[in-house]
Amino acid sequence: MRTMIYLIYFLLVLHFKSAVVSISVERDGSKANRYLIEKWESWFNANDFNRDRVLSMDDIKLFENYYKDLGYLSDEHLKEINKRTDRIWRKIILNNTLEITKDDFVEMLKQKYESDKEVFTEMMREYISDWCETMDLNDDYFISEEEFLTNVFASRHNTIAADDELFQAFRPVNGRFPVKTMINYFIRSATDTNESTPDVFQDALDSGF
Ligand SMILES: [Ca+2]
Ligand SMILES: [Ca+2]
Repeated sequence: MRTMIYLIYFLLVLHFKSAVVSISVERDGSKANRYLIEKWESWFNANDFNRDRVLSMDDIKLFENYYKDLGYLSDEHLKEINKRTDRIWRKIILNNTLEITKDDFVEMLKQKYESDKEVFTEMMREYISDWCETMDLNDDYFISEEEFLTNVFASRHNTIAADDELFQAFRPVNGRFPVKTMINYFIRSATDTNESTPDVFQDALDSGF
């Protein structure tokens, strides 16, 4: 009888412990909330450079042709930028498909985020670092206003006031800010579920960037 009571007691403790573990898994903050999903949707819209409601290689080709038409990058530099942008676009944005709709894009990010937030954040760091580094045309680890505007115009964002507001949000000193500042801002924006954290990227999109 005593053995039976111990056994029941043991099973109850075990059950209680597993309930606590499942509650703590629920609360580890790795669920994508509405706020984060809306940011990913805005990000999709901002990347749809040709406005045809899908993301494809056509969007990035528009971006690359803009740089080509500017004419001040050497063929070698241009080739290097295109190689990097094509690679990150195929891997991170298109998830190795030919084109992706907004619903599929959000679902793809949601699955990756919820299966492992740390792996997701590292993937974002790789994408965002590569993207921001391609903006630094003279390789001095700073983004000047000219480099910034060249990139946003190439991305078909040319609302001057909103572009300038976003540039100022990175707190430039003597007309430039470190590439690292932009990388850190964007990673936070792409991964943070807390609505009260300041988000310069989201503010810019809201003001028409
Ligand atoms: Ca498109
Ligand atoms: Ca630079």
